[in-house]
This record gives sequence, structure tokens and C-alpha cells, in this order.
Amino acid sequence: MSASRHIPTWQLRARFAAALSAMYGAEVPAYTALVAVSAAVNADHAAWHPQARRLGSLDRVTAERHGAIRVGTPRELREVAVLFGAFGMYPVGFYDLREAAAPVPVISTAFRPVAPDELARNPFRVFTSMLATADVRFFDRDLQRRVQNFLDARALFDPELIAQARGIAADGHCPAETADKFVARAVSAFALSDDPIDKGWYDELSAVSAVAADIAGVRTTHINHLTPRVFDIDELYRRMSARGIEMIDAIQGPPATPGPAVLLRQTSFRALAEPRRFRHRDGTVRAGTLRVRFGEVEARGVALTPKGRERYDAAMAAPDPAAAWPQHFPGTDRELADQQLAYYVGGDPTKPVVYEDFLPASAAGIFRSNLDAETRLGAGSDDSEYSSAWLSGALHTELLDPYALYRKAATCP
Ligand code: OOG
Ligand code: NI
Repeated sequence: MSASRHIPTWQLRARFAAALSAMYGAEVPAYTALVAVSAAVNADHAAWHPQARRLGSLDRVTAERHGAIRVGTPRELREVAVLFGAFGMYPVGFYDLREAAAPVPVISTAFRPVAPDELARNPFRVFTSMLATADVRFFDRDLQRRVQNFLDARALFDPELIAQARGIAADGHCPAETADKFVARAVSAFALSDDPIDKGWYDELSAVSAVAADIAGVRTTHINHLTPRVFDIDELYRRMSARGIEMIDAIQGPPATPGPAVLLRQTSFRALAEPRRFRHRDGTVRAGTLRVRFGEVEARGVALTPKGRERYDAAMAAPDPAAAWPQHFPGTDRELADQQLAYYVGGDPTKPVVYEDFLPASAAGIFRSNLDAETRLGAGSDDSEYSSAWLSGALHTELLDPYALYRKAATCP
């Protein structure tokens, strides 16, 4: 009867994030523990530090997640773009993780809502990486060809799902009676598959990079991690460690400082080995395990202007960033605003614009901390032409500039 009732894209996004979270919690129990500890840290922190809410309401921050996925080809990336378009998530920024100190053979963007009111409704974002198959420093020509053939033969998404997503994105909403099914189908595209994995092929790609094997060694994709947000990541780190969950990393990103939180701080723990099935050379299928998925948590601060970002990069390049920090950053929101180092709505230091993106060095660190072996660059010079312009062309849609979005958020409340 209620055929006219429509679900707007932001509600679809909220349902998508919640359903992915439920699925991932069932797949990775440590994630459920992390979410519980995060919620407790947030409630305690907000009770004692009412001003923390200037970076987001307790409800928003406690519900907030980012995910990470990895795909193989421009075609797959385009399908992701269409699918996420139905959830009001658009590609923002270009990250080239091949350039990190520990290179990873991917280029990435983040799909997220962009308008401040959409972010306030539900800020779900997904860090999305594509295998840099064309970079000969990782893949020699023969392997490039075989990876390409393997990827061309697979379909990550049902064409019907993609067609439906295209329609929803164009309309800006979805009929109520088809919404649940649409969200469920989108979620299941990111479930861990129990299809047997070709062991020889997976091992060959693992020798290049564990990330290459995770992307192109299997016929499906999966959510790699889902990350809750906390107000106080140092406290989270202590509580998780006290529970005996080994946090493998120091905290990535800015050091803990007494002044305003800036950008993004993250830490992760290594998930347990997950059961997978392998098809061996002799044709037998046997049980095995893979350790590719993990847990991560993050804290967000104010977005920095290009000038602030230069200061950040300089502080982080120091031998001891925490000690160097005060030479680069003032200690109050007012000074950050007045010196135009960070974005505040209307320049008002009580209204910070939250950083909604990622940091390339941290992202590479997150990838790396969860791999057994480092990737070594092979000989040859890169003629792949990957760049933000290339990625925008591959996506068939504009890659949005994070700074332009922050500027806009700072000017119109
Ligand atoms: C993505 C790693 C980057 C982050 O939060 O910086 C990332 C991946 O492992 O696929 O998620
Ligand atoms: Ni992440």
C-alpha cells in the first residue's frame, strides 16, 4: 500500500554501515570486543570532557565507522563507485601507497558523504584500494598479463545490484519495499567467501605482496576491516591492552599533545588467523588459514589547511615528533584558527571542521603492520601513469578534493 514511501540515501548508508558491522562482528569476534570497549571509552570521555563533543556528538562518534576494501581493476573500482553512490558516498582524495617508506602496490581513494549535514546524519566512509597491476616494479609483464586475465574473468558484483544502485543514486532514494533487500545484497558482496583458493596462484602472488594475493588471489572481495571511532585513543589503547588484546602498533599519525586534536590518529591489532579452504596442485581441497583481516580504531581531530598540513609534515619528519610538536603548532583552537592552520566554521574556534579523510603514511603503516613480509620493489621503472587524474578517469567521475570540501564546510555553517 505504502508504495510511495521512500528511503533516502543517507538512511540506506546508515543501514549499510550497521549491517556490515553486524556481519563483520560475526566473522571477527575481536571486532565486537573493540566496539564494546570503544563505546565505553566514548561514554566515559564525554561524561568528563563535555567539550569533546565539539568534534562530534556522542551518538555520531559511537556509531561512526570506516571500512576498507581492495579491488583489482578500474572496472571493479567503477562498480564500487556506482554501488557506493547509492549510499551517498563519493570518492574523495588520492592516496598513492606505492610511495610509502614500505611500499604497497595499490592506489586508493575514500568513498564518503561530503556535505556537512550528510556527514552529521551518518559519516560512513570506505577506504578503497585498487591493485597497481600496471606498475612493473611489482609485477613483471608476464605476471601482469596473468593477473589481468584472472581479474577480467571474475565478477565481484551482480550486474543487477549495480543497475539497481545506479537507479537509486539517480533518484536519491529507494522504494521502502526494496531497501532491505538492496542493503543485504550490497553487504553480502563484501562477505568472506569460503570458495576454495588456488594455493599455487595465491602463493605466487604472496611472493610479490600479501596485498596482491589478498586482492587478485581470490575470486571475491571482502571487507578488510571496520574501524570504530573514539574520542580518546590513548585510553582505548590502554583498555584493550589491559584486556590482553595485543595492539601491535604504536599509534599512527599525530602524537598525543595537550593542545587540540588534529587530523587522525589510528592504531590496530592483528586479527586471528581465519579458516579458509585451499585447492592444492593435486586437486585436493584442504583446510588452511589466512591472516589478512584486522581490527583498527581511530580518533579524529580538526582538519588542517594546506599550511597546517605542511607544519604537520614537518613535525612528523622530526626525530621525535612529540617533542617537536610545539615548535610547529600552537596550543589552542583560537591560535589554530587565527593563524589559518586549521578549518573552523566561520573562523569560530569553538566550531572545528572535523577531518573526514585518511593519512597516506598511516594507511601504509596500517597495511604494513598487518603483513608478515615487506614488499620489495623490483627493477624497472614505473610507466603506469597512475595519478589522481588517472584515477578520476578510471572512475568516470570526479575525484573530489578534500581541501575544497573543508573550505566549503568552513564557510557555510
Ligand atoms: C587499508 C589500509 C588503510 C586506514 O585506515 O588508513 C586504512 C587496507 O588495509 O585495505 O584503512
Ligand atoms: Ni582503516
